[in-house]
Amino acid sequence: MPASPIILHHFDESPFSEKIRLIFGLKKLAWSSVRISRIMPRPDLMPLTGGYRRTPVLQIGADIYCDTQCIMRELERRFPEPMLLPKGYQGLAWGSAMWTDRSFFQNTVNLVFGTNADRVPAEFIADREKLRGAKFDVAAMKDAIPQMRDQFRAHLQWIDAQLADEREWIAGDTPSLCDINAYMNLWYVRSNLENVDEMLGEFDHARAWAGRLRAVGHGTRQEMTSAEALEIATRATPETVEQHDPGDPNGRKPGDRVEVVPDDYGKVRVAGEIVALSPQHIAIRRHDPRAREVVVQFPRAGFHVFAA
Ligand SMILES: N[C@@H](CCC(=O)N[C@@H](CS)C(=O)NCC(=O)O)C(=O)O
Repeated sequence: MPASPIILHHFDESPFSEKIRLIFGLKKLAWSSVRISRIMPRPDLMPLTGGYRRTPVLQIGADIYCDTQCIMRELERRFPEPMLLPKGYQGLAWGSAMWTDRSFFQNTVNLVFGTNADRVPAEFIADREKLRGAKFDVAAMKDAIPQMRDQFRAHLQWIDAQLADEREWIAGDTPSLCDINAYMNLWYVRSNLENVDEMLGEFDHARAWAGRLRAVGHGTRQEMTSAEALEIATRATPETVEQHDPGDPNGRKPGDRVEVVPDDYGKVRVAGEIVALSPQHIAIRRHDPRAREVVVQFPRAGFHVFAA
């Protein structure tokens, strides 16, 4: 089978990557999987992203998409069937990530690492301290387990309440980004904690819903090496087309040199020249000695843009 041009740089334990793998499942896509290490360095990926160091990253030829928000947007654009933006709830479906990926996920991650505090390798802690720019304090996380359990339960109860009228999916009859975003947290605890059935015990609707999502699968996956993926980028030409945003509040436009950086953690600035921008995305052209010319895209919400 020839390799799919849809390349996901990810690691199997990554909950954010699971969102994208599930979208491949829902859209029945074939994709190429590049397994990256859980910690830096990632020498064949950095030439593509320009230093962005979070997981996952989507690559199609010489076009690189950073952050699940941006990856979802591009997959929705290229493969609109089935649509994952529920009718009447499109804005909320996108906005749901700000709940699921930030406050919900921060609780989930603290619960997981607090519970497994004695088994976290020192190299992993050192890597994540660099990523966060703050101490990755597994002892404090362990102390906070009771509070994190309360938080997790409260978030979970919202999902259960949303499903209480016996609907199958959060926004109605079909799965959407709302489901994928929220489910990531359940998938992550199930992959790392032993007492998940107990945690889900009182939430019949959420438990059944999580089972439905688990059954979706990941589409058709084929492994590819990071060197092959890099080679594909060097041979391709970026396809992102120029796009102006007349409403840009700072007057930014194609041709401007900028730096783009996440506003929460992994704050590595990626520099390039704007190719396209809108209220929800920014694409910048970069030249790299190994990757050659690439266009790297980021979301706007949750990312800051500075004049370079
Ligand atoms: N907002 C990002 C968050 C991604 C994220 O934090 N991913 C975790 C792994 S699941 C990560 O980057 N960890 C550090 C790393 O892989 O270097 C997204 O939606 O893609």
